[in-house]
Amino acid sequence: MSAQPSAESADAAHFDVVVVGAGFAGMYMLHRLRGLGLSARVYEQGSGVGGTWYWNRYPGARCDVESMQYSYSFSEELQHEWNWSERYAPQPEILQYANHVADRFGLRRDIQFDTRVERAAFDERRNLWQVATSDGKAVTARFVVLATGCLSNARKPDIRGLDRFKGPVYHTGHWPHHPVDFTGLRVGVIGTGSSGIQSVPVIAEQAKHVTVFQRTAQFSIPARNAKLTDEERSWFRANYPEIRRFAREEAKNGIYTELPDRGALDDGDNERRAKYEARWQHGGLTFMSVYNNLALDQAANDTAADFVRDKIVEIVRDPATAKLLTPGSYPIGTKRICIDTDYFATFNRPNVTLVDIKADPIEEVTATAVRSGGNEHELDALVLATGFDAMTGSVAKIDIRGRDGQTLNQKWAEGPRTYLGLMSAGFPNLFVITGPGSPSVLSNMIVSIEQHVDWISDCLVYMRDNAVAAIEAEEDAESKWVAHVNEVASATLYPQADSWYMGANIPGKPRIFMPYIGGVGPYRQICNDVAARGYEGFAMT
Ligand code: N01
Repeated sequence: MSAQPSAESADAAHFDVVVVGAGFAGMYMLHRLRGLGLSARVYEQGSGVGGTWYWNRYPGARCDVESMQYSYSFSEELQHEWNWSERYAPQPEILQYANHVADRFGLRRDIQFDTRVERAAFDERRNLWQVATSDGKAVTARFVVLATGCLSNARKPDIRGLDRFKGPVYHTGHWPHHPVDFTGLRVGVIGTGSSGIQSVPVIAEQAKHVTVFQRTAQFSIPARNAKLTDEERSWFRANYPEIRRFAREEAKNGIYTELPDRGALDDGDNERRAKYEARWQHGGLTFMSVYNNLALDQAANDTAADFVRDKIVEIVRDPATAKLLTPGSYPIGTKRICIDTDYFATFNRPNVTLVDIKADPIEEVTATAVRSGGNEHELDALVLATGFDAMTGSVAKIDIRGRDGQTLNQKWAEGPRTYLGLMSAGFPNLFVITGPGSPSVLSNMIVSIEQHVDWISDCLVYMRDNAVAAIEAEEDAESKWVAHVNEVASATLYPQADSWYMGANIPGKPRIFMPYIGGVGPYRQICNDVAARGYEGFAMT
């Protein structure tokens, strides 16, 4: 492996590693590769770094993991010099942080922006990946790392007539780079997941009227966002060693928080309610960590779900609207829980209407309206908060061919198959960062990204030191891992929900729980043990 790109032929550059994507995963991967003296080229379809934070610029977009924890830990200097302004950083600030990291570590010179990787084919004879990009060029690389993100393939719904709508149509995951002004406009928002729930209150403050089209009511917990004080930042900095260690090793989801020591039914009604109330007042994702069995036991889950349902009824003044906003068809937390600022209270505004498209599905979009249940909802602008083809969608867009010309899409036709979420048998020297079969979206993404990047980096060093040309997941190890991922998921309530975790939001997508729910600590230990045993379950040649 070389330190500099070398010309394999006159027209094809060669790199040790091609990385796809310059979000948080791709940026850190590049930084580590540089540190190892490897040559790398990152391809990024956007015009800048930041991945999800580059694309999702919708009003109200912010992270639902607290900013002091949703940040890289790999550089002591970085984590001490950057000042987060709020408990939950808004999208522009996270993007600024990504740009700061790119500048600080001089990453841009190895990133080619505005370029998609279209094809990657493994040349078995030479143990090389041939990579073709949207600029019509081709390069070769020993390794390809997919840092394509779990929620990066925005999904436009198949609604009849959508293309006929005369006004602007925005997808939250592809928001324009210029400010969008909704002043005086009648705006329709389709979708009430995290993106819809964050954007509706902000759009409602500006627009003349907002019509929210809801298919499934969502559980949402108040964020209680606030400015961070110097004292709070100092506390985090002083305690970072323990906070980061805990997030990596002990927390199930990569977030430093108090761990529950009992189940919901171990407390009496009053005590339980007081605990939920305290977490509701505290705000944020830790609501689901009040008890240790909320994801496992229906009766325990019901207590948390009922608490939130009661809150919705308390907040929303119109009983019919409150009833519609009250989720009932799935256990709380089994669709990704939302974190909001004034979402439910927004329905008390005179300029906000809720339309139940479960009862009255959208029939079509006309030039000026959305029609459902025979009613025409006249609109000037439309916001699609309809989510993503999650976890596999961005990988599937690339034509990836492994051994014997098999495509990854063929191999994953019945659902993604990976060993540890890191590699797929038949695709040597191809790594996925936070791939399906790893904790990924069930965790603080940056914790999981850093773990994968470090594991891959160590693996590359091992290969260099041991003169190994290719690494590949073994079929048997992969099958066992896939079975384990499914087994752990089926012991929980998660498979009950029609969620994007299950691929249920994409018509025709196999219904499989894609992330690994065993927790980031145990998962890290498994990955470390595999490496310590000479990369057990991987064939090295
Ligand atoms: O997407 P979603 P999202 N007709 O898939 C509805 C992360 N994230 O962009 O539930 C009508 O959750 C769909 O209805 P249903 C976070 O992990 C994080 O909001 O399928 N409606 C649903 O209401 C999150 O979970 C942050 O019945 C249609 C909505 O659209 C993930 O990204 C912020 C429809 C889609 O919800 C995805 O969130 C934002 C159709 N054809 C996102 N198709 C933070 O960090 C879909 N829907 C805070």
